[in-house]
Amino acid sequence: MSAVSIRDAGPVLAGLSEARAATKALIAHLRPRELERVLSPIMSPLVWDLAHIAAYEDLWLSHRLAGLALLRPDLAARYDAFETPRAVRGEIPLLDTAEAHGYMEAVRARVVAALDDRGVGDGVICEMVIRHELQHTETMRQAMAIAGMLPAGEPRLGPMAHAPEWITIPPGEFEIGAPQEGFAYDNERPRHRVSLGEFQIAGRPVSNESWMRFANGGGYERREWWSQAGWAWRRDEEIAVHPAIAAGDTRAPACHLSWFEADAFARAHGARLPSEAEWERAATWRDGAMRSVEQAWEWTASEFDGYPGFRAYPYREYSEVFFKRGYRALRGGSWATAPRVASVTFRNWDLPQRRQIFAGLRLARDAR
Ligand code: AVJ
Ligand code: FE
Repeated sequence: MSAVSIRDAGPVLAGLSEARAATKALIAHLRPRELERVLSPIMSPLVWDLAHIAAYEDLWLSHRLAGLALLRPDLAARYDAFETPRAVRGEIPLLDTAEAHGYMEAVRARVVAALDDRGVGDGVICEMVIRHELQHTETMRQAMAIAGMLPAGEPRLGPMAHAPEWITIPPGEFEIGAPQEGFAYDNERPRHRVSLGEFQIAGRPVSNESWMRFANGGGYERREWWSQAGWAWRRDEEIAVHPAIAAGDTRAPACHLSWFEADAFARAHGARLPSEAEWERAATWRDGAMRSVEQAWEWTASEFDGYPGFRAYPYREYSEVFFKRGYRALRGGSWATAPRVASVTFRNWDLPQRRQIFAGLRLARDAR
């Protein structure tokens, strides 16, 4: 990594405060009882996210960057996402709301002093910590959406802008991934050339109205539209249309779709999901007809994996441990994604059966 050392901590401290203000605003309307409750078996109690944000900041900024001892070594394992997976977070003793707030503040005070004193290194680890907190505000919103606890005015899903039905992208080579300079997650590198045939991609994501037409037209009953794994999931879990789609604005993008459903919809329409490469190519295509960040993440056909020559940085558990484990890649961003996080090369991922994520789809097909 680069040898530059930035003395002026100002911009980093501003970023950290903005992320913290976003976290606090998100939960301002909730009582301790709501923050401490398990809202869903697949999500953490919100108070776990709060202390986890602090533990991550303590590990990366106080300890690894500034060389201080951890403030609370006794909490490190409990608030490490890997050592304490979501499923057990409701069953172990956690800091209560006041203690979690106290921990966040104590870590932050030490970090501000240390960065002021020593500078921010090359700034990369600091940016990672800022984006980590922002990413957790989206994760927390997923749990809050399940429990009907989102703040007033959310979710922010509304009518989509007009767009052409199909955009044709000619065959050719392009560079996928983040450039060498600037912040990016390890999984966005190395940037490399990819060659694609001609394809078409929809000008905008699938709407609630289209989704309801699919559902009312037998979408959840027609076996031939589903993959084998998707059909088994639909049958075993007795899956029907997500209530948020049935109740949503007909002109808004469909949101809370699993990959299995997105895949079935595409097949039913004689289309398919775009690969990640097709999606990124279309989003960076010079005619700019496709906007990259819409209101919902977009499932892609691609399994989440490392790019050729991938090197984990700064830790394997950010993305490498998820490679080739059946996770599907999502692109774009949602109404809940901080602009600082969403970039055209950013890669998100989740399991194909998950519906808590704010995700929909955009169709693609071979050129005709
Ligand atoms: C990139 C959203 C899949 O939530 O697992 C948060 C982000 N990584 N803390 C996740 C993340 C570590 C990550 N996603
Ligand atoms: Fe995290």
